Amino acid sequence: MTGLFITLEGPEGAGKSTNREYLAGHLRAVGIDVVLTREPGGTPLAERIRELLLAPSDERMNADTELLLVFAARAQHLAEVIRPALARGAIVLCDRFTDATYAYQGGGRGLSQERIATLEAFVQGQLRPDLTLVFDLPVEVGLARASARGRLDRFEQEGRAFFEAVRTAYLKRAEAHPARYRLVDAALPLAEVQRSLDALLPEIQGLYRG
Ligand code: T5A
Repeated sequence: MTGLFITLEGPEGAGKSTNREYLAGHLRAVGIDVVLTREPGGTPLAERIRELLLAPSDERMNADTELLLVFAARAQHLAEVIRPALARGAIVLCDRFTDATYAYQGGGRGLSQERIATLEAFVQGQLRPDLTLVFDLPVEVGLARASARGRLDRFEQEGRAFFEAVRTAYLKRAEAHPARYRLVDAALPLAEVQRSLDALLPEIQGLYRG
């Protein structure tokens, strides 16, 4: 039995967490086993790595260190949560995955795609998401939503150019592989965003049955 691996991606404050809950509610209502998780994190050890990644610090984190920590957390998350859930036939709804690495460490930090692809193959083998929803919105809208919550994490303290590069990287990936990605206009009011997700639910259920 194999489940379905769906990832939610996009810049800061795009509404991924809010809409992950929304999708889970609808899928559970029709009796589907849904696992909600996130990256970096998703297991106690991976959540400790998340704390290292997000905590502002006086010591600048080297970009390679950041990349390796992201994949270290991912290896744990895959082994403990994602692969077992898929093996028992669940739908896994994961808030960020390796597309975030291509967007933040690749686009934002400027690390090479090849280096990321090497680690992706090492940590994931053949496993890739079946479907990726990219919540897209202008950088300033997302940052305003994120900063309304209070203290900014280490990534949220980056400048506007960093987040523009992140957004561009996501859009390029979605454009290059249209079969796997669905773009969601996340700047719309929440009710309208959720109407566009309603339209995706039959496709998700179809992929799950398929
Ligand atoms: N990272 C992660 C990497 O660098 N590399 C990697 O490989 C990975 C996996 C993780 C950080 O780690 C980095 C990227 C990130 O910087 P995070 O907590 O997952 O951090 O990411 P954030 O984007 O910071 O999470 P946020 O919680 O800010 O964003 P969400 O989940 O997209 O947004 P959400 O749902 O919490 O909503 C934010 C606010 O906006 C409101 C919500 O109510 C909430 O208050 N909102 C809306 N308001 C108006 N209209 C709408 N349509 C709205 N949708 C939501």
